[in-house]
Amino acid sequence: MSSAMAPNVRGVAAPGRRTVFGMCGMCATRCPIEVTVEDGRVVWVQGNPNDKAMGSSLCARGGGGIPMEYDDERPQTPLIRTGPRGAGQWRRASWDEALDYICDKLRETIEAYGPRGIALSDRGGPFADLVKTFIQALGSPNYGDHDASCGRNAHNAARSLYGVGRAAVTFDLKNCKHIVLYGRNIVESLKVKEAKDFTAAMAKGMKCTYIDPRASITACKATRYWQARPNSDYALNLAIIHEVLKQEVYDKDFVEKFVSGMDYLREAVKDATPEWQEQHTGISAGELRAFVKEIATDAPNVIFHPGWMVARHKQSFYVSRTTLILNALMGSVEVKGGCILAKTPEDVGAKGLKKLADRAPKVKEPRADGAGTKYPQWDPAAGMLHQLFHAMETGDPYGVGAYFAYRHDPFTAMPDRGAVEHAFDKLKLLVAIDVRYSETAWYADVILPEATYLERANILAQNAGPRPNFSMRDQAIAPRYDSRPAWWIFREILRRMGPLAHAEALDFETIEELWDYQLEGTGVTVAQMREHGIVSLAPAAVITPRDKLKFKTPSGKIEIESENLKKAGIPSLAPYQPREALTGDRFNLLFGKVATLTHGQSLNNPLLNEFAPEQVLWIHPSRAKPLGIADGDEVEINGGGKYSAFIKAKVTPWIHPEAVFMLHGFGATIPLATRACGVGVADQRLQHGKLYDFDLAGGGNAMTETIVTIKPKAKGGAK
Ligand SMILES: Nc1nc2c(c(=O)[nH]1)N[C@H]1C(S)=C(S)[C@@H](COP(=O)(O)OP(=O)(O)OC[C@H]3O[C@@H](n4cnc5c(=O)[nH]c(N)nc54)[C@H](O)[C@@H]3O)O[C@H]1N2
Ligand SMILES: Nc1nc2c(c(=O)[nH]1)N[C@H]1C(S)=C(S)[C@@H](COP(=O)(O)OP(=O)(O)OC[C@H]3O[C@@H](n4cnc5c(=O)[nH]c(N)nc54)[C@H](O)[C@@H]3O)O[C@H]1N2
Ligand code: SF4
Ligand SMILES: [Mo]
Repeated sequence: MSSAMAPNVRGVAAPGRRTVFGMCGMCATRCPIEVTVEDGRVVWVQGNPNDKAMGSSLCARGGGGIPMEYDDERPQTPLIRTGPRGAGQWRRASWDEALDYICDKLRETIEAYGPRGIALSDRGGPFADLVKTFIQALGSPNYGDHDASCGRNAHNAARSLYGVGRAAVTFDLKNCKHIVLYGRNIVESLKVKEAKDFTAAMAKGMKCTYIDPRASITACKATRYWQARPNSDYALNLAIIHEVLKQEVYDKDFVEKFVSGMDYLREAVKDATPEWQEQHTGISAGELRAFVKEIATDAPNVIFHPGWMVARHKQSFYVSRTTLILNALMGSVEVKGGCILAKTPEDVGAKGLKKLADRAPKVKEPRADGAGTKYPQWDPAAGMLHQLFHAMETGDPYGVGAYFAYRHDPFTAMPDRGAVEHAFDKLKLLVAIDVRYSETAWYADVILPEATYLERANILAQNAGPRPNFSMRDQAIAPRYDSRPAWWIFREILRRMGPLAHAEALDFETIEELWDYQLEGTGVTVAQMREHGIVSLAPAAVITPRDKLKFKTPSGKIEIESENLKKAGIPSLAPYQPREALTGDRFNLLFGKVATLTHGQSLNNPLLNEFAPEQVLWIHPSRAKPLGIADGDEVEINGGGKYSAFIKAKVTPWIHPEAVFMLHGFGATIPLATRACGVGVADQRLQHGKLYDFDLAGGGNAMTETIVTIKPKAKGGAK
């Protein structure tokens, strides 16, 4: 364990010790936390006990917060590039100097392309009001989030059916009798509350059907595991629906009242028999029939989890859609033990936070990525990042000259780094605002070090949910280096832009002043927020009674055939696209996460690095043997002939024969991050050609369609 780790001193009253409520920053779940500070040092972090579902729990990564804080391997002042992009030549700069540099380049950009030539992407989530306001105050529509390579397909699928996004469909695992997970690796790719609810429900007898071409830890906990062919879940779902309709085990009353498009559905699944799907998925027709009987017995306390990406291929939108349709057929929408739609403060009779974005004039320009215009099927609120990069690269529909990557590392998060580089090379200005040297930061013109989540306060967060709340991240300690909180950074840039920006939008002297603005009219005070860290706006989870249930779709019903999709020329349920059989040395490259690491950001963490597993390549024995590959052998993996690397083979029957699997988040290249640099292989670099290969309906990158070739490492071959 790192010497930077503080001992467990929580709970012992001592002079000079205090606790502060915050939100964990070790992944984007942002669990509520309580931080104990002694003599200006963080000595303990645990879950905020005021959040009942969370209790004092943290995950391993949350436990890596203190080592992150006391690690010196992070940018300590603003840095301005002195050599070519990516060469790692920097000079330290004062904040004045760095911000002036940025503003000069922003002016150049505005001169060349207008204000719409400025763009920013971030990690989405409850603080997005700040960055949206920043971009809007500069006069640009080009705010985007990370989601094109995360859950966009599931998000746009939920919008088309239920009229709300992915995050507004929540799951009552505690009261559920049977959950169906499509590659949703709920105990490893985890959120603390959800993982706790899942394990508690399993202990109480919940069944879990888990579908994944490889057996993750969730597969080991499941009551049924189906090793489906990669990217074939849509065929499976069409057949499940076929069988549900045939066995007439759907909730006729719910469907009649709340669902439209049943004839369209019957037509779409008419030939999708259990036998038909078997040839595509490898799942036996008999097992599928038995499953349908079982799930119908447990309905409506069943959840078909629409996943986060399921997986990431050109039909994953339809996987999510059919999954959400199955919930509707089971009548498990807006019931205990099923899917509960998130409530806003207004839905529960409270007043929401005042929006910062209301302080800047609306921007009327179309987005550069075409979300909501050229691609009406995509939610314009957060755009589609690959199409922003496309605009950067081509100038179509217009040029983009300045780009902020804020709490976002596109070189790691987006497929095909080479293609992203091409887009970035067209920029006049690339700024990374981060707490570490991300791969993107290393390529940037300016790195602005944000104060860490323990060293800063954020704007208040409003969280919709069955029980909506406001939550706070307060500052626990002073920044250890010359870093600043985001609200200060964005305010300062706007101020410096003079008449070219609406600086008044973020013109607050202190964070308390900003919080006061947000809380105006809500009846909640900053003092209350500080006392609890989280303030619930309803006494308990709110389930809308059936006689009041209405969906936010054009028809007010769950739209199996969506009016909006029809207008956009997108079929609501397309025919299943059969998958090519992969043989010889060709495999689908699958990837995923491990419980102790967050994406590419934590391999350099002094503590988490010690818990990081060795990155290996899962490969099935029936495919390894003919290639001359034995367990533990080094193999060469090649993506599109453009990038190849060496990795150790793990020969195991727990991966589908047509796929190989590796962990994401390895293969970092930054010499100043010594624990991660050069360790393992970057799966995103193997995803050659996938930046602009996406699901037209949902928008997400088709990353799990990556085909790699594998061969044994030549004896005495070069590394
Ligand atoms: N520890 C940890 N937890 C995290 C994160 C983290 O970085 N670390 N990140 C968070 C984030 S941002 C997210 S989006 C979630 C992601 O949560 P998940 O979506 O559950 O996470 P992944 O690890 O990406 O899981 C992908 C799984 O999908 C499987 N898979 C691949 N192709 C297919 C397919 O065609 N069909 C099916 N059914 N399965 C397939 C893979 O084999 C893999 O096991 O995790 C969150 N939680
Ligand atoms: N090949 C492949 N690609 C993937 C995935 C995969 O499994 N395989 N997973 C996908 C998924 S699900 C997602 S969500 C994305 C995630 O992609 P990203 O959103 O880019 O990843 P994160 O690791 O969450 O964090 C992004 C950056 O935020 C920085 N950061 C952390 N805390 C702070 C902070 O307090 N302030 C600031 N300013 N910066 C901070 C981190 O250091 C990191 O550089 O990647 C996606 N891309
Ligand atoms: S899931 Fe873990 S790392 Fe993520 S916010 Fe919660 S405690 Fe932190
Ligand atoms: Mo994600």
